[in-house]
Amino acid sequence: MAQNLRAFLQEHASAHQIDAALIDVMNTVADTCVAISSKVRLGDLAGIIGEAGSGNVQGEDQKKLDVIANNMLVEALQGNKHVAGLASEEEDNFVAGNVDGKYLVLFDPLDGSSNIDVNISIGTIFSILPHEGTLELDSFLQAGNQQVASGYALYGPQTLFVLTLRHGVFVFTLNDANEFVLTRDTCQISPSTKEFAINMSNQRHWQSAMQTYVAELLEGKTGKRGKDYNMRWVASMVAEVHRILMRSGVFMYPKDSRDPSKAGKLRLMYEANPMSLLVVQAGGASTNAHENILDIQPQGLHQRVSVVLGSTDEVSYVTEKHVSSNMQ
Ligand code: P6P
Repeated sequence: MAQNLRAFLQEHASAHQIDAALIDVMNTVADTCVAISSKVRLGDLAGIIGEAGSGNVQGEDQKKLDVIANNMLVEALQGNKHVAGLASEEEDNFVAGNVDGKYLVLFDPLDGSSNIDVNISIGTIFSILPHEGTLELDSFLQAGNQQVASGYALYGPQTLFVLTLRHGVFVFTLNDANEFVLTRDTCQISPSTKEFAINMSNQRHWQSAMQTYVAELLEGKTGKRGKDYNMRWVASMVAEVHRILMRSGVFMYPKDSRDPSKAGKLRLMYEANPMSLLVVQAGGASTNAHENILDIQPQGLHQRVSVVLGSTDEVSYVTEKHVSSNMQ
C-alpha cells in the first residue's frame, strides 16, 4: 500500500534530522491544497469561475479562485504556531503569523489562473524560509538557496503534491479518500532534452541572445544543435515544471523590451525560487540567463526575474550565450 504524506514526512524527518516544526508546516500546506483542490474540481458548480472584480499588487485582475485560495492559505498558515509570517502574490505586504514561529511561507496561491476558466491545469506554489528574531520585510528577503523546503500542488487530471526538503524530490497523488499518497520517490532531470517551453508570441521583444538560441532550436537537426526539438507552452508554470521533472526539458520566461524596468514576468520569491530548488534537487539547473536564480539576493517581496530552468545542457548553453553577448 502506497505510503501517505504524513507517514512519509515522519520517516523522512527522522532519516534526515529534519525539524518536526517544519514537517508540521508542510502538512498544513498540503492539507490546504487538498481543500483548494476540492474547490478547483467543482468549477462552475461552486460558483468560483470568473473575475473577482479586484486587482492585486501585480496590477493583475484577480480571479475568484485566486482570492479564495489565497484566503484559505493565509487562514491555515496563520493558525500554525510554527509560521512566523507569510507572503503571497495576492497580498501587497507580508502578513504576520505567530511571534514564536520559526518559518516563513511564501506562495503563489493559484498559479496560471488565466487557465481556470478553460479547465487547463493550474497550481499552488510554495517556498519555506527559516526565521528568527523580529519579523520585518528583510526577514523574507533571503536568497533562494536559504529555502528549507519548497513545492507545489498541481490541479490537473490528477491532483499532485510535489515537494523537496533538500533531500530529493517526491511526488504524491491525491486518492479517492482525499489523501496524498507517495507515487514517485525520485525525480531526475536528464542533462539533455528535445523539448523547450517558451511563449513564442514574445519573440520580437526578446534580447538577441534569446532570439538566436530559440532560432537554433527551430532549425532542428539541419542546424547548429543537430537535433529536432518539440515545443510546449501551457501558460501555467506549475504544469511546465512538472513536465520537466517527469521527462526533462527547458522552460524559459525571458525579460523583454516591452518594459526594460522589469527583469521578467515571473516572481522571484514565490515562483522562481521554489521551482528552482525543486529543479536543482532533481539534477537540473536554473538561471536568470546570467546567474543561478538561487544565488540572487532579493530586493523586494514581489520582484520579478527572468527564468531559464530545466536540463543542464540547455540551461548552461543559453546562459553562456547571454553572458558572452553581454561581454561584447
Ligand atoms: P503568458 C501564469 O500567469 C504565469 O505566471 C506562469 O504560470 C506562466 O508560465 C506564465 O505566467 C504565462 O505567461 O505571458 O504566456 O500568459
